Amino acid sequence: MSKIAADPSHPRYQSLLMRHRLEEAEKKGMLAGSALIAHGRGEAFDYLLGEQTIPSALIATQQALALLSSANHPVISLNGNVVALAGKEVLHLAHQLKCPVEINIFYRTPERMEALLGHLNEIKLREELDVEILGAEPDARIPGLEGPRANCSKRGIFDSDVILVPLEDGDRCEALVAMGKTVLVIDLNPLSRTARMASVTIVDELSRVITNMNKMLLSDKVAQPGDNYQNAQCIQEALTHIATFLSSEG
Ligand code: PTJ
Repeated sequence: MSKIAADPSHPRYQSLLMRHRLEEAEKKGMLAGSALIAHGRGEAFDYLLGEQTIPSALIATQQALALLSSANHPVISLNGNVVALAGKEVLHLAHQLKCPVEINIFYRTPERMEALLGHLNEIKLREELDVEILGAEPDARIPGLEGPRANCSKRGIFDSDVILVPLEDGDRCEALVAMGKTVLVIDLNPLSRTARMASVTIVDELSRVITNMNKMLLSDKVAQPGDNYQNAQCIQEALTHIATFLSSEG
């Protein structure tokens, strides 16, 4: 890591750290060709949010965690960016929730699957975590999707009732909702189709969300899912936050 990125007191430390993690993942062959473009779009929205967890995102995070904690078959779906940016933190979350993770990538190749599985298994061993890592041998398909991106595990995504899918694409989010699942997404873009399709949309940066969830679990701050939770209102509050930021800059 460069000197600047290694210094936690640097004002851009978190952002540089995330970029560094992506660079390392790229070298290991874990990422899709468009991974850095997707990250750049996320960074632009994060800038507009003030690179912070806004109050409505925290409410959505609490609701998502409550739903995961009370689910019968929860699962966390992982793609290349998620494993690169927060692989360790996500495995700790799955360990605490006692749920499996499943690698389910949009641009699926055997080489990428091997690199991602290898990376996660290394973390799991090092951190001594008890987490089932699915995805190597898909034996089911998500109905309504074409090609390899529909492949999934019966015991994981296919049979899940509540699924956390950070950085999801709109089509797959829609297909998972159509399967009757409660779909929880993390997406910095409140205007994306994914954000609008999901049951719970956390408009926040992935690594901040997972860290918040782990802290809530460690401090026993997990409530029951709220009956009055309004996803559209959380999305609207993110848009209002961005609009206020832009008008104050103009
Ligand atoms: O590993 P694969 O093959 O599954 O591919 C993963 C990517 C992310 C490349 C693929 O799913 C893709 O192209 O995604 P999109 O359609 O560009 O959507 C990514 C969304 O995630 C965008 O709306 C970004 O704003 C958002 N995003 C990017 N980085 C972050 C983020 N949201 C939260 N935290 C981030 N760090």
